[in-house]
Amino acid sequence: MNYHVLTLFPEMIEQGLHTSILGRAMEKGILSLKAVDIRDYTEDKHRKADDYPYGGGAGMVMQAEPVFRACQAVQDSIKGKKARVIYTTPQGRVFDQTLAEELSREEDLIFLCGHYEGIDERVLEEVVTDYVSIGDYVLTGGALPAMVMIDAISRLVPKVLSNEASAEFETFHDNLLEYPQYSRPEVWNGKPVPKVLLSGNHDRIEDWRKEHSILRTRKRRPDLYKIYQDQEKSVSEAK
Ligand code: 6GU
Repeated sequence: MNYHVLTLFPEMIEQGLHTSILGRAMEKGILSLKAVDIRDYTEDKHRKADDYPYGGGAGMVMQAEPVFRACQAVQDSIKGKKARVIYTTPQGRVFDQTLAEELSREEDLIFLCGHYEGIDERVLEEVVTDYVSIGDYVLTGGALPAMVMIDAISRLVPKVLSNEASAEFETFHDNLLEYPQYSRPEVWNGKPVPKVLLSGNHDRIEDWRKEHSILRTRKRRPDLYKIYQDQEKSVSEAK
């Protein structure tokens, strides 16, 4: 997977994503990341990439031409078919695990990060394929959302996680939250680890974990629990 991030703050992207698991996957060549400074594509000698909004109003708008040229340069550098261009915006489809899985199957992804009051609509119409938000709250810019999405997508790319199974049986598998986890010591703060987990009986442990995934989802995420129930119903009806 090759990520290309178009932004006015390339150092934020570079610094944020080269650590830990993703850093290791980049060293191994499983992932690559290029942060592209949109200012490098300005024609203006002051490298100005934004201007006042037509019609007035607060803040500045990123101009169309530098964004267009930066995006063209990246598309031209990619061999094969044109890459999807994801514009990070609170006005987009809300990012979730299903979209992360879909995007993890792409060879290249371009993230276009808006800053300030956004980007001139005309260039968005020309280059963007996907409008994606990370949730219903407002951030100062698109760099953090791009990093969040890159993290979630990357761990689904084959070989990024050392333990292949660990991306499979976890939160959101089957629309359930993950079961509670425990490690040593066996008693902490007067609280013992649930006995069944010490039993060595893997069938019983699996049953316990499934049960607690369901209980936890019902309590903490009734919205997900409903999806899980509907899904179970349609599975049993199909039989
Ligand atoms: Cl994707 N971008 C920005 N700028 N703000 C957001 C967002 C994205 N998702 C939620 N708030």
